[in-house]
Amino acid sequence: MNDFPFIADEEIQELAKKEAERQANGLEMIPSENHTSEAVLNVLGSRLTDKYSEGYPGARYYGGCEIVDQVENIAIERAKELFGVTHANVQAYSGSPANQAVYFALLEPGDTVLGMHLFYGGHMTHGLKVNFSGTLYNSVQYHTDKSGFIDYDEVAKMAREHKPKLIVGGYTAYPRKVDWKKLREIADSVDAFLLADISHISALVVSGDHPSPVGIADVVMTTTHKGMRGPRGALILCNGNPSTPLKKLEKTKENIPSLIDRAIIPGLQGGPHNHQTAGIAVALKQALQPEFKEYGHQVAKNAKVLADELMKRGFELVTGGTDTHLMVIDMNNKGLSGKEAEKALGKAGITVNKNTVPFDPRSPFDPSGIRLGTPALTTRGMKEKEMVQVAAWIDEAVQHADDDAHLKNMHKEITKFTKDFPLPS
Ligand code: DSN
Repeated sequence: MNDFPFIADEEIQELAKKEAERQANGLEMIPSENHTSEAVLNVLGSRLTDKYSEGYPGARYYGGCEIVDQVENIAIERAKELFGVTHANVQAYSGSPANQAVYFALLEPGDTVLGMHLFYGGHMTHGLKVNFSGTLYNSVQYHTDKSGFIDYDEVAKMAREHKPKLIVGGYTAYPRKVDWKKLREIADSVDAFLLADISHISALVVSGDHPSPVGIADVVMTTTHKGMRGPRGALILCNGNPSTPLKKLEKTKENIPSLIDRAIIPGLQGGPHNHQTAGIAVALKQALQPEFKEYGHQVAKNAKVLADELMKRGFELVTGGTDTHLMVIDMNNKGLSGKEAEKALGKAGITVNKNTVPFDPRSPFDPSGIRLGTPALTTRGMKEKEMVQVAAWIDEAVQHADDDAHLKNMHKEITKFTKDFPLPS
């Protein structure tokens, strides 16, 4: 036995335990968060984390990869089956690196990208000026209309004017269905690639509650830790087959699978995180079960009930509702900023995040809205009945935003309620 002091770190162990308790004792309603299974957690904490394996299965730069090759191949095959594509890259460390890889694969620095602005529901990597996507590329940003809906005519007009090489669809705070075919038509009209970032809606795509962009977009990217309930990570999906390794590649549609693989490694990343790949494989196995479709349906049903209940209580939802897993609420008529609402709800044990609303007059650091969703509560087994209760609690916390004692009592009540809805085990 090695006498190196592999001591346990009780301080960190305790904090991990406290975080588990915080999650269990409250309502996690940030729509990009979820609770992963013990099966996923087990492989995340396995010896797979020790292994280097730059390259792809069967073509690695290191020895000893026989087992991690099998893990990665299983993850790839499951991703292909689940989403109905012929090529899947499972190595991106998370969503932002995955989008970076897509840009690196398809574009040259300085090329024009047309994506939704962060403050209207896009993501930083969709062209925000302070992000790599807005500094290395010529980013042009579209907005929603005043009600919060995508204005496809405006997107088409901007595409004609700016001739982007890549159009990005898929959003982080957009509560409505995306018309992938319209985005495809716009992309084709200017000969642009179309990237569908379905990180937020991939579970709904799997369950059929949101149209799939597969076969429409050139590249589909999803993170694996939101609706998919896997570890942090991402899938980059496309159709076609990779070509021979050393051939020089033009940035054409038929070369997309190879361009993506080469953008990940050697383009941007080193060794894949094999424990993470294993966790993705486990989550994909779960997502391939019929029950996962039921989960997706329930997420959408829960969001609809929650949205309707909140609107009955006078909450103003951007676009007047939702047909996804999330909603954005303008808090102005309730006399609170998004930050104040986030804080009050947090004290009651309801975790949401402050969020801009379309054409927000306030700063993004203290915006007008909050964003919340149902994926994590649905994982815990909550259904329509519980959503009615959750809406009542949200209303109550907002009405008592200045009353710490009341919010503390609410937290106790909510903690009691959560005992019937344990985290997955
Ligand atoms: N940070 C994620 C979200 O909250 O939507 C997007 O990557």
